[in-house]
This record gives sequence, structure tokens and C-alpha cells, in this order.
Amino acid sequence: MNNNFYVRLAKLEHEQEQLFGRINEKSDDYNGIYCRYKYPVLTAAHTPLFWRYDLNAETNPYLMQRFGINAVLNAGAIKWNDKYLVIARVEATDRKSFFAVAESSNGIDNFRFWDHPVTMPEADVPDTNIYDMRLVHHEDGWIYGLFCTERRDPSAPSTDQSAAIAQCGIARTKDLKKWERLSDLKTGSPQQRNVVLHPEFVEGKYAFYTRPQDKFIEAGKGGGIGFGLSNTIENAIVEKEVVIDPKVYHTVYELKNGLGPAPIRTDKGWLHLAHGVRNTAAGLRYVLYMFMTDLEDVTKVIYQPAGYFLAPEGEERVGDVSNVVFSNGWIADDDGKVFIYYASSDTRLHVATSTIERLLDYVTNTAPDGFRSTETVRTLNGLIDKNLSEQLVNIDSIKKIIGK
Ligand code: M1P
Repeated sequence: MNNNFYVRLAKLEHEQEQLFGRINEKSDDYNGIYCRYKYPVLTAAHTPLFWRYDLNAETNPYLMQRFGINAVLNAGAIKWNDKYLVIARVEATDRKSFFAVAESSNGIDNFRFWDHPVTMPEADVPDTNIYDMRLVHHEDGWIYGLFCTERRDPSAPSTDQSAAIAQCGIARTKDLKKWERLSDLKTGSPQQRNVVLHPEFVEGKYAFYTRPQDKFIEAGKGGGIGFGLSNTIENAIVEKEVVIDPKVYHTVYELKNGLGPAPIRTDKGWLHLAHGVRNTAAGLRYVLYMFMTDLEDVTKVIYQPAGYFLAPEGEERVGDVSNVVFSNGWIADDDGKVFIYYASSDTRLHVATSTIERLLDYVTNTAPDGFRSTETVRTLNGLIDKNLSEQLVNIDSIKKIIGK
């Protein structure tokens, strides 16, 4: 018997049970809008040992990994049978991503992957890579998964092995296990990523949020969060794409942006979470921002706070693609609690919690971007003058109360 094999296996199992059993704690830096949790909810180390190791001492005497997982990131999310489910982008060490469902009973810790990843049927033209699924329980009764399907650019010369084309793949399911693949979304744009299905019919049609782009990385002439309708979902075609939330110079979404999860309906409007990208001397910086659209006219943005809602902090800032936060999944509970799943630096998945009430307060009461420093100072002076004139809070007495 190979004792070393069993000693190491016991250690690996023990460490993973400790990881699963670790209670997630709220971090101390609550900002009144949302609360981050201290520990990532999913990492590569959360994937089952039986995905990574051949657990037979005869065929794997050195207990070496036979399958490498590089990262677990950008996850769609849904409440299903009273469980919090995320469908994560799992990236193997061969760079290929695939989807895998993990579930938790409280949404903040003890996420465990289902035994098998999703076997996603391929489209007519096989996908080279698939990632970033947005899950939507549509009013037609199906659960849809919209995701990016990436393939090599067939027009690229053989000397160029990095030219790629991104499009929106569409699949549907009733149980998150068996998936039916539909045709990729067709639009007038050369490429698409970050496409999201609106959960309700609009004018009796399927409604899509898009992100038109000319190139694989740069949005180019395209960009902005677009919107369009399709008569069918089986062969979805968006003939007319209108940009509802454009890129804007010198904002956090100057270079490109993209919708995150499907919007949440509230009595004041549709709440949206999106990512914005700007360039810096250190490379691209991805942050999350929010906006709200009208209940009657879903293409009309009625509130949009200036700046970011959530930006990478501390350890979140470092990973495979540093200085990135990205979200494509959130869950709103019936009691108004909201679980926001976001990945940091294309490496791991986190959760932050808020409530519909707080998110509405944030979105409707934070000043919009004035697009110039003068306007930023005007906004700040408005707050300063209000506080100084009202004198509602005496900082010294608060310091006495909290003993500082
Ligand atoms: O690397 C950051 C993100 O880049 C892409 O997002 P976008 O299309 O907006 O640039 C996606 O590949 C995403 O998966 C990734 O997290």
C-alpha cells in the first residue's frame, strides 16, 4: 500500500472540508449600501478533488493532479428550490472555460459544486471557449443561459493565432442539468459580448441587452449597452439595436461597458448592475456601476449615479487579470435581500449583500455624473452646504457616544 498517497489524500480532503465549513463573515467596512463578505465564495480550491485527481492509488501512485483548474469566476445566479445556485465560469489550466453549478443554502458560504459540470451542447459552428453566463428565469417558463461563445476569426491568417470573434450563445433548461442549445444571437454588429435576456416580454417580443463591438477586445465604433427585440428565441435576431447606456469620455465606462446580470424589477424601475472599463497606465480597470430604467420604457435610463458602485479592493485587486471586478449574477430574495456575486481579477468569486431598499436609495439619491470637475465640486458643495446649514449631526457628540 502506498501510505504517502493516502496520507496526502487525507490531508487534501481535510483541507477542503475546512474550506467548505468556513463560515463567511461580513467585512467591517460596511458602506451603508452593501456589505462585502471576507472570504471568496468560490475559488479553484473549491472544485471537487475528484475533478482534479485520479483517486486510485494504482493508476495515480504519486497522487498528482490529472486535471488542472486555474480559476473560478464570473457566475450567473438564481434561487432554485430554496437554494442559492451560481453557475460559475470555471477555467481549466488549458485556458478553456466551462460552466459548473455550485449551491449553498444561505448564499454566502458552503457553496458546493454539483458532481458534474454542465455539458453544453455545441452550436453548428463549435465553440472554442464559452464563458460568463447570465441566467434568466423568463416569463415564458424557461430558464435561459446567455453566454459568450468565442471562436477563432476564420479570416485571420495562420500567422495570427489570437484573432477571435465573440458572439452570444443561447441555451435553455428546466433543471440546470439538461441544456438545449439554440442558435447564437444574430445582430448587425460584428461581435457581441455581455448579452443579457430581459426577464419579461417587451411588446410581446424577447428583449436583449447587447454590447456591440467591432473587435474582440476593443468595442471600437461599437460599445455601450444596447437593446433590441426579437420575435423568436429559437432563432433570435435583433434587427434594430439602440444604445441605451453609451460609453462616455472621462467616466468609469469610458472605454467600454456591459450589462451584468438581468435587471431586477422594483416598484420604481428596473435596477441594473453593469461593469465599466477605463484605461490606465497600468492597464484596464473594471468597476461595477448601477443605473435604473423606466418600467414602461425599458430603454429609458431614469437614474444613474456618478462613478462606481464597487471597485476592486485589497486582495481583489490582484489575479490573472488584475484590477478587475465583474458581475453577471445576483439574487433578490422575497424579503428584499440582494446577494451580489462578483468576481475579482478574473480569479475568484465573492459575495456582497444589500437590500432592494438600499439599492434604490443609492441609485435615486446619488448625484449623476456632471462630466466636468466643476460639476463634481458643485455636487460636493451642495452636500457640504446642506450639512452645515442643517447641523443635524454633531460629530463631537457622536465621538463621545462611540468612545473615541
Ligand atoms: O478580463 C476582464 C473581463 O473581460 C471581458 O469583459 P468585456 O467584454 O467587458 O471586456 C470578459 O472576457 C470577462 O469575462 C472578463 O472578466
